[in-house]
Amino acid sequence: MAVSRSKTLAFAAIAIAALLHSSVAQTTHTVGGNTGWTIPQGGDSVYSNWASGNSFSVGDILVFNYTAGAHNVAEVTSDAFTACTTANPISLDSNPPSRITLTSAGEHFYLCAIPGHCSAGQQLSINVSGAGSTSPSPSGSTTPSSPSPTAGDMAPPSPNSAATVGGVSATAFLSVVAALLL
Ligand SMILES: [Cu+2]
Repeated sequence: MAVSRSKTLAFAAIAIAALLHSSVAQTTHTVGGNTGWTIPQGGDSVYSNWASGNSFSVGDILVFNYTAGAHNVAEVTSDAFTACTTANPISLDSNPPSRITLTSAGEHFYLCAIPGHCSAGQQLSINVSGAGSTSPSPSGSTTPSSPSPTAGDMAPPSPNSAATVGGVSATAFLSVVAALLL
């Protein structure tokens, strides 16, 4: 009896985790597509063109594909990006494929910290919008109440708003499980 109950609880936990997970949209972006993360033949326009062909949202994942030891991925400030400065990066990863989850809205800057690579075009800047599944910007006329959002400074829309649907389902599911157990 105790065994089956704990099995049921484990199943419930997995099911709830799956529900919550599936309710948050998440896109994986392979940086540079088939080119991967390298010194691009066409200069840095290769990555700016790639970025302009994608839309990035909080929760999305960047995947940088490259040969271990040949390159790395550093997230840097805007100033460091412009100057290709590799000292004191925000983060640095050298284990391909480097997977970076976008946890905040706004501009993000990446470059290869191996000397000479950034200035040769191995740099990427992207603009991340708030959580993907929320507020598909109403183009209608009936929303005078909401003040026009000041981009950047405000906290991004809480992911909880997207998770609420899953939360409700999870609550209903929990009560079913509780009924089974009692
Ligand atoms: Cu490199």
